[in-house]
Amino acid sequence: MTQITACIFDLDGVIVDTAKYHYQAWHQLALKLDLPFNEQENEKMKGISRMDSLEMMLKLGDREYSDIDKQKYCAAKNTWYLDLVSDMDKSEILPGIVEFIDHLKKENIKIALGSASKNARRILALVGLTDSFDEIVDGNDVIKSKPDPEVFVKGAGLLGTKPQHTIVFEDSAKGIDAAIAGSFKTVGIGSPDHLGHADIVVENLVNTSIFDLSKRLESKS
Ligand code: B16
Ligand code: MG
Repeated sequence: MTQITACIFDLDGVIVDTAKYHYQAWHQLALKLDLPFNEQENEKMKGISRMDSLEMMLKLGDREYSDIDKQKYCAAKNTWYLDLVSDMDKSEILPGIVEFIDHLKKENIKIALGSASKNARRILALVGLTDSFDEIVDGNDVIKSKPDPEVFVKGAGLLGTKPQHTIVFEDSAKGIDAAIAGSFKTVGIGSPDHLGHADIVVENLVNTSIFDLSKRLESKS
């Protein structure tokens, strides 16, 4: 059986459903800029940094924007996003997460967060999960955005674990790309439609055991 020594979790869309708040905030900006933004476009932006997301969104129109304007739009989107998340509490932790983390701790599996978000620490504090992670790597700690594997490679380095023995849990196609590029084991959370390149895809982590996942990963290798 594949020996798993650590798990690295994405934040938005895996630990908490902040993906919907990112979408709402981007949508507000799209309305202001009169851009044809919808859920399909949003799906492609999941997992990538704020500025990379904006660049992708601006391509939906035909105007050029200055760097100063781009900074201003990112700041506006973040202000709306922070307003949307300000009342979050532990009721917004996604199903099965708390139980799965407890299970991993009992089995002495190390745990890290690997998020593109610069707001990750704030969100973890709001939902009371900061102390659940042995290490946290977020958008403030990396130079390259997913699909570059930097965020996960850094997390594994801090945990002292090898990618071949580490599972990355991701809800975005770009995040799975990043984990594959770093030679990690991958579990996609959500629909196989856009996560089909992950080793395993599950709907959520309800009633999940690390032993079952290891067995399923073994049959893939
Ligand atoms: P922020 P994750 C990502 O977080 C989100 O999926 C993505 O939609 C967002 O643009 C990115 O963080 C940057 O977030 O604006 O808060 O710095 O999925 O990698 O946890
Ligand atoms: Mg995500």
